[in-house]
Amino acid sequence: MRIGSLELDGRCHVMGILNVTPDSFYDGGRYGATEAAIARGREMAAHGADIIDVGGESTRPGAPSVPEAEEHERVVPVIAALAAELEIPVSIDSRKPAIARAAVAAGAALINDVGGLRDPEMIATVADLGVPAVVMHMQGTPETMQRDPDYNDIVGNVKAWLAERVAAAEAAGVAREQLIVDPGIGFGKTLEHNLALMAWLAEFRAITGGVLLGASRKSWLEALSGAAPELRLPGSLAAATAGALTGADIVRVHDVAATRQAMDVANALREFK
Ligand code: HH2
Repeated sequence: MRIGSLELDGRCHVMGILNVTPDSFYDGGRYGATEAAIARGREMAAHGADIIDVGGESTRPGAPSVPEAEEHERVVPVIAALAAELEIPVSIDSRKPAIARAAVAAGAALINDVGGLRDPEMIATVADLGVPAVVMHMQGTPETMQRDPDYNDIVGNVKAWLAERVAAAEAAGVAREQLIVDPGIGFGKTLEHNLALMAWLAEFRAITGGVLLGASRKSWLEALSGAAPELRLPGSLAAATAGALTGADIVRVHDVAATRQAMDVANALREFK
């Protein structure tokens, strides 16, 4: 699969997170201003990012939805500037079809839908625009998802859910090879659920062949280490490396330079066999 100039070629690629928000759980408020966000995008590219994921709405547990006009104002100027300037592709992290459409018009090469293509209008948008998309699993919505998440077979349930969303997209004219699946670490999951999804990540390759893992600095790392968000880089690198060695094509991370080095090592190991 190709995302703009990036070919998913069997190595694990680094997606740098750029949250143009006041309230994201780790970097909220740091890159809320357009110029600061553009500068951060440039910095992540210089640090070796393969792709930059721009978001304007926090999806941390309990987060409220952001009005469309505000989300548009946050992300579109940043995407337009970075897509025009950088050689690496830019993606849009949004659950809203109109934002995805505006982002692609501004130069985004990938739609990252944490809503998992549950919205038929998002499926129609992806089909119409012909760009690749990430289909992420979430139980409920960010406002409700951590209220007693429940599965009878976490890996089987998430796999079946993703396969169903992919089938729905295919039925609407989206090519399966254009879709990347993501088990949605932290989105309506307990620690045990997250660990199971990480341990059996390779299972998800069977759905479309493309897998994304987003584990960076999330709270399950605190459950294992006691570390606050600003001290979770070591755990995040362990998670990204584990993901790279069990089949992730892309890891979505806050710390590009450190993860770049970890992925260079993991990819060398992956290719050595
Ligand atoms: N996680 C977050 C946001 N978008 N997209 C995908 N595909 N996978 C993920 O795991 C994922 C995602 C949450 O992380 P972050 O953007 O750092 O925080 P916030 O939602 O508070 O902005």
